[in-house]
Amino acid sequence: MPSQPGCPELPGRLSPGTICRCSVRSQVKASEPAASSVAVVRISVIIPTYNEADNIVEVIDRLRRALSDQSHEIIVVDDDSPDGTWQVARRHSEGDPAVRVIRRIGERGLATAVLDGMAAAEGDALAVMDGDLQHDEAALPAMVGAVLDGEADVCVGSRTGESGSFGDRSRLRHWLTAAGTALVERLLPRLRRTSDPLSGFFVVSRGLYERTAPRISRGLREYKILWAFLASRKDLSVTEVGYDFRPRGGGETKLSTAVLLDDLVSALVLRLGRVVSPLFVKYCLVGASGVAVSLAVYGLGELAGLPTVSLSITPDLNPIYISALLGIQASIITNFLANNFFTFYDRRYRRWGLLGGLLLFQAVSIVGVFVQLAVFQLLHRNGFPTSSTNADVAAAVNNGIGLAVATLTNFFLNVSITWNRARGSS
Ligand SMILES: Nc1nc2c(ncn2[C@@H]2O[C@H](COP(=O)(O)OP(=O)(O)O)[C@@H](O)[C@H]2O)c(=O)[nH]1
Ligand SMILES: [Mg+2]
Repeated sequence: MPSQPGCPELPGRLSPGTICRCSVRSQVKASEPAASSVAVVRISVIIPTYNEADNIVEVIDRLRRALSDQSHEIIVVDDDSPDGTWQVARRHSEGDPAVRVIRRIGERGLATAVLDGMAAAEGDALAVMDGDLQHDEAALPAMVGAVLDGEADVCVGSRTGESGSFGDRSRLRHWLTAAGTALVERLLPRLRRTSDPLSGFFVVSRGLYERTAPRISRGLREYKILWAFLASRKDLSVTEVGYDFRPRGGGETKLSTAVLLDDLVSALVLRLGRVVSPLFVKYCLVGASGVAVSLAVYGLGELAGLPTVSLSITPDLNPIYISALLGIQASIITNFLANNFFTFYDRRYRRWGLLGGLLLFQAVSIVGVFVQLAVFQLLHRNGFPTSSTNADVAAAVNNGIGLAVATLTNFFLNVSITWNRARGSS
């Protein structure tokens, strides 16, 4: 992005189309007139928003009051909300250089919005807070203080720790949060560093941000960005401040099944030490679901007594079970749909385009079947692993290797052909 007149080049990556209102370096002490201020920004509060027009003004005003005796800036990162949140925020903050509004066009995602806000921030302490009034700004000075004093690298606003509460949330939601916390802590034990890893309210030090940011994957649209920091290092100091979680102001939550799935995948990816791309983890999860579909359809077909056929292509394939073929075909269709709406959501096919996508996916899947068979035959004919290995064990090992090679081949072909990024349909 070319830098705008009077706008310092933003550090880090911003998407094309990002529009940044940054004609004035927002280095002001809130209580002083902007023109005379040369104070260095100590605190940056990043507020990711999507359809928060009903709440954003109140959130900004409360923050300005809560931090009025400290130098701070507020960065609203809005994904071009249909309700015009970015316009409401800009209009309200006209002439207030401590507030910046980043409007991202053509991009969605809570995690990447927070990352873009952090990249544009100038403070020594980087705070993240929802734009829906659920987080208590009164807890922020203590949270920020812990980081600025060097007491901690991360300070989490906790609803479950000492003096925190879930407010009057229903018992069911409370229970679901507890179950979700237990699950993600199993997947990623480093999250136990706080009592409330599902919190979206936290502060990190600039030092930790700069060390961690280059390794944070942008491959997932939605997940708890806090986890990337909590999982980043062995020797991290984490502290927390309790607060009472409030009900949402106006508008609706964006929490959805897709967000929860991205959370789970991100916990897995962070656990695997980023050796694997988030896309590949998602792809493998879909593949595993396809195996279940395939086995279920095969079982039903066998129960229904479907026949076998013999083809004269190669005797190795005979006899062919019709129920197995149906199982494979069913899993190709369910895998296509799951990959389209989960793995490759941001490049997904829509409406009639789905048919073209399915055809490409089908072709790639057939290539995969041949790759798997070819690798299996190659290993088997050469007596791999050893000629004395039990035949069943050898077959299982060779099938496993064949499946692994075919999965990698298919993944590569699907990324570069079926869901080629250039298609970028969202
Ligand atoms: N920029 C941006 N903000 C988002 C997106 N999704 C959610 N948010 C914001 O992130 C914050 C937390 O989302 P919310 O829907 O309240 O999730 P909940 O607190 O888990 O119910 C809110 O301020 C949302 O407006 C997104 O795709 N892009
Ligand atoms: Mg919220």
